[in-house]
Amino acid sequence: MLSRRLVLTGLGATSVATLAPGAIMAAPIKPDDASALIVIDVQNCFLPGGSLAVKDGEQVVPIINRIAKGFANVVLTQDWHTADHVSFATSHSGKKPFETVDLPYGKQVLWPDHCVQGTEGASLSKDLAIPHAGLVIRKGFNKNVDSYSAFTEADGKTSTGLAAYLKARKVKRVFLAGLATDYCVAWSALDARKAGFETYVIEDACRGIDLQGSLAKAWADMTKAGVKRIQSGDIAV
Ligand code: VGL
Ligand code: ZN
Repeated sequence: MLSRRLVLTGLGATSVATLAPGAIMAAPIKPDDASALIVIDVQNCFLPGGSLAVKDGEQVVPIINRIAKGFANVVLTQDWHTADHVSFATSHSGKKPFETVDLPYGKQVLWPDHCVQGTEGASLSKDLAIPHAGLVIRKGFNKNVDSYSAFTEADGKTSTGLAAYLKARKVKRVFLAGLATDYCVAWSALDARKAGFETYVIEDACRGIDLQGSLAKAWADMTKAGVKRIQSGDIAV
């Protein structure tokens, strides 16, 4: 049998370096007119120095900027809360951030105040460079209902209108990136599946919060729902 090294000699140096032992090189995914990139919540509050900073969150920005060039359809989302939002610990006396409360629509994690409408913390990162994005959609603006998902509020029924927008634009495949993997990205991906889209989450273009195993659970839920887990290098730009 030929040694692996020998077999690979004909490939370029980069191919050899990125090929895991035993891996079969998959064909790159080429975004087409029926593909949309959805960039979730790349906002100052979730970046270093922000009130709900996601560890290494800034690392997704150059990756997202690079892949966005390959997409004709890009949607950006903004978490957009009232100052007295029900998801804030400060709205519940005696409660601290990262504790939970039971609300009419289910269990709600309580967060530090973040992404308050019109504040600098709620602004998209100034380092995002996607001038061709066609839609910025805000969510979580209803004081009494959170919305991790870009598609459906946490009551499980109020639509943001995003699915209808994408369908009107003949989008069939959505690719998700941004913050945070285990909250807004995962909930958006699960709802994208429910709305009938072929759904990809670009793992290295996301970072998670990971509260009590939430990151592993999010990936398990997404995999079960048929969400495809890919890396930015799998996309042809
Ligand atoms: C998010 C917690 C609270 C997110 C938003 O963007 O993942 N997480 N609000
Ligand atoms: Zn929020």
